[in-house]
Amino acid sequence: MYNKEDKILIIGSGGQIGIELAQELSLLYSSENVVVADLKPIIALPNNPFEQLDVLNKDALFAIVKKHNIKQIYLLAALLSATGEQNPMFAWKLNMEGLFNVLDLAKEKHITKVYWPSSIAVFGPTTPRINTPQFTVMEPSTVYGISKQAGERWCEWYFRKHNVDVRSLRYPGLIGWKSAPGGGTTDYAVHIFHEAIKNKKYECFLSANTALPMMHMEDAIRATIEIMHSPAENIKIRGSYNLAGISFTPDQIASEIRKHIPEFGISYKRDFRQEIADSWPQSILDDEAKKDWNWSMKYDLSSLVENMLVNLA
Ligand code: NAD
Ligand code: AKB
Repeated sequence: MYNKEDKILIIGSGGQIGIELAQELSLLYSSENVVVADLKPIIALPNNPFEQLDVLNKDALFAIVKKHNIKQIYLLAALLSATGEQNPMFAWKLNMEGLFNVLDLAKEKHITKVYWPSSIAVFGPTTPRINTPQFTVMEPSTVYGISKQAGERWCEWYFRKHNVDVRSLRYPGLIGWKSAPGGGTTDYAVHIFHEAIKNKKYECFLSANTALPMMHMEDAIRATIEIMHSPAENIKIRGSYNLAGISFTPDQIASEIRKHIPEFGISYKRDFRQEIADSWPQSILDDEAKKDWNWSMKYDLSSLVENMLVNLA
């Protein structure tokens, strides 16, 4: 269901998702066909062609697309929830203008397919917080969430008005061992593993009982590749699909880590990210993803914790 010769551009390849996505796409398309772009060179991806790019520079982006004859773009460059709240106007600019620059290239038929991730941050304090369905009240309270919700609407609009083949997932918090997270509210669920191994203790910036949806990075990358390789007619939602992941609290993940590191201790000192977490769902339903493109998740909490500890040790 794909053309192995397609040239792909990943913008924001040096980030938490970008490194792992580039590695997996390189297995499918070959490293030479997966061009990686970011503000700075990416040490972790030595075999992929690299382009230094600020996605806000539309001319530079267009030049890279022409130079490499790019067919598909995965747009990952963004400010996330925590850094977005600290720099709201820039978060809005980067998250929206970057998306327009890419969607316009697809509208003008320079590229054929776009992937752009959304987030559970599209939901807000008035959303039902348990088993949040695909279609529900959405009043995000962070700049990041507002930009993701607006981005979803624009993706759907470009599909409807200009037949742009854009696909998107609402990722939960992503947990992987290959790279560090970049300024989100769910970052604690990655830091906790590094600290558990190194210092046997962790001070968490969310409270013990803050439940959030999370997902192993391997599942998230597989979901991304699966939705991008599904037949276009199966993609019924051109805003963004819910992905459920696994829901757990800091207390629950700490208990699971203690099964492997019995002396591990966790303490709590909440900061501004608590308010963000409290505005997000505790658990999500992803029936549409299951129905439309056959999505199924692999990692539960216990296998996720074991996998992280084995790979980070
Ligand atoms: P990240 O912060 O780790 O990586 C983003 C990358 O984009 C960085 O390497 C950064 O240098 C690059 N970048 C920033 N500004 C740029 C610009 N102007 N031009 C080019 N590159 C630029 O983020 P991530 O966790 O990999 O997230 C990628 C995408 O996935 C974002 O859209 C994010 O909102 C979304 N997402 C991530 C998560 C998660 O848990 N990681 C969850 C939901 C959604
Ligand atoms: C964040 O916490 O900002 C991200 C996200 C869930 O979008 N990890």
